Amino acid sequence: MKKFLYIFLTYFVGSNALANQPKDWQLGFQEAASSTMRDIVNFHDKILLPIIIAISVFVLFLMVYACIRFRASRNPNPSTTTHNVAVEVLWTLIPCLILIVMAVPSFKILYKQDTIPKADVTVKAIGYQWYWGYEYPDENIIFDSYMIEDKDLKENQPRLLTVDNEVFVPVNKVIKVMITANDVLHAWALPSFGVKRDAVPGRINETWFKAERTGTFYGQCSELCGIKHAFMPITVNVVTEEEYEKWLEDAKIKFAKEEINKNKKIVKKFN
Ligand SMILES: [Cu+2]
Repeated sequence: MKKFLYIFLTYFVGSNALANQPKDWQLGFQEAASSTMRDIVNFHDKILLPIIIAISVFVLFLMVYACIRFRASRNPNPSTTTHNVAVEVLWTLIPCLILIVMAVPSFKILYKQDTIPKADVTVKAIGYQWYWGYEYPDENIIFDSYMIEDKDLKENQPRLLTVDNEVFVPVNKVIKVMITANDVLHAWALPSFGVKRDAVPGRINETWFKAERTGTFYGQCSELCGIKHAFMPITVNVVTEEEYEKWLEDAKIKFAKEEINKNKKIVKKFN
């Protein structure tokens, strides 16, 4: 039994180690890559999960106990009691207290997510039907990021998560993300960073993350936005400072804002 439990646990816990993308049969969160996500995972594992399990076990016990103890054959004359002040006060107060206990760390994390430290890099993510557009306002970079179709995937590229133009950010730097949408509601979400913000047309939502390790991280649009909602993934490459500078150099040429806007105007003229 112990052995089985061990295999079961290592399968679900061990196989997720350092995963930056969802895994088959995954249970629980992706491995945290930012302090915010670590807080969220701790909050879930150490506070929420024990409370939920305790409540479920307690309710199950009450139900089983009532079914056996007060079954018709053992308890032929049921009690006609309808009120019990003490019990009613308790079952109102105790859940309130549990909620307060949960609210304190929860608000702490929300507040941390909402207070953006001084940003090293600012990225603007714009949701479109159905792809993400990105801008680096300080660098004059603008590009679109489309999902790669199954038939075009290369080896080790995850299905439905790989895009043509990835976002690049440096490791251990504060990345501020400004999120908006152009048509309908979308949401920019990256589980490993504990980031999820609605992309609302005509409004800018802000959030931030500080990636603690390099790698390719995957997320998806997380607000049902239409028929291809499932096909607008988010890919973020966290790289070293030097690699980021190098990417920036290339991107400034490849994705230069003025050039792209100029080309758009030319296309418009000819249409
Ligand atoms: Cu969307």
